[in-house]
Amino acid sequence: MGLFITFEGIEGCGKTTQIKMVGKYLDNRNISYIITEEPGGSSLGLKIREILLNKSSFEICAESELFLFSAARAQHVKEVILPALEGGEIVLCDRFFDATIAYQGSGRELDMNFIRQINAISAGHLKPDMTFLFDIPVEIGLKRAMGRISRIKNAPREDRFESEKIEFHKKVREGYLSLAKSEPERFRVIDGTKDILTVHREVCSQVVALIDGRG
Ligand code: Z5A
Repeated sequence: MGLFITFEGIEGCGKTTQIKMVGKYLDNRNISYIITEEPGGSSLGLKIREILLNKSSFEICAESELFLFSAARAQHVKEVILPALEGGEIVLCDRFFDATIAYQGSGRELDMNFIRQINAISAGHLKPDMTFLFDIPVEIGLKRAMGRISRIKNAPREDRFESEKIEFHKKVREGYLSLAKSEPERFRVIDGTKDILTVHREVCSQVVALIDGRG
């Protein structure tokens, strides 16, 4: 069995930047891995991603949102993550079920017990071996995300989540921090306000420790 490592945090926390840098680090050491993301990661997941993230002319209530993220995850786990892990690969995943607890649970205030049950089913009871939480103040994260959008030519404007009120993102951040507190053996909380290279070094030292620990 391979290793399953997930990258989490609020919008603009730097997790996508870091996941790519870990990929390059593993490339340089000829260690085999895949990078994948949620929502997305499979053909069905990409279609669901389009529905979930684009601002559209129709409503998506919190419950529908939960089921759509979960449907994407079930397919992603069966089609991509499990086969890779069974093949002994390292799977680096940009968001996984902790995002559902933080966004749909803490952010949208849906019932946590229900979300945990749905999470267990959609993930096929799979749990990450290690989860990085890149923690930053909401104001910094949103500023970074908006800066990135404005630099991409013809990029779509802010998506459904980016256009949420600042209070929503604050609840999500708190949700992530309390999750990390409740599972300190799985979570590595990283100060995402540090510069990119410093964060990268911290992340890599944890990844190496995990790989070495596997033997
Ligand atoms: N969602 C959900 O509600 N429920 C679920 O179950 C799941 C997801 C799975 C996915 O959006 C949305 O789905 C997400 C939660 C919800 N919405 N929100 N908010 P996405 O995949 O399109 O985007 P994202 O996951 O939010 O992240 P992102 O936009 O890819 O950003 P990021 O990964 O956090 O950051 P980044 O792209 O690496 O960096 C952002 C910018 O900051 C960029 O210009 C970097 O160069 C810069 N950066 C990065 N690190 C640093 C440091 N250390 N210093 C300074 N600048 C930095």
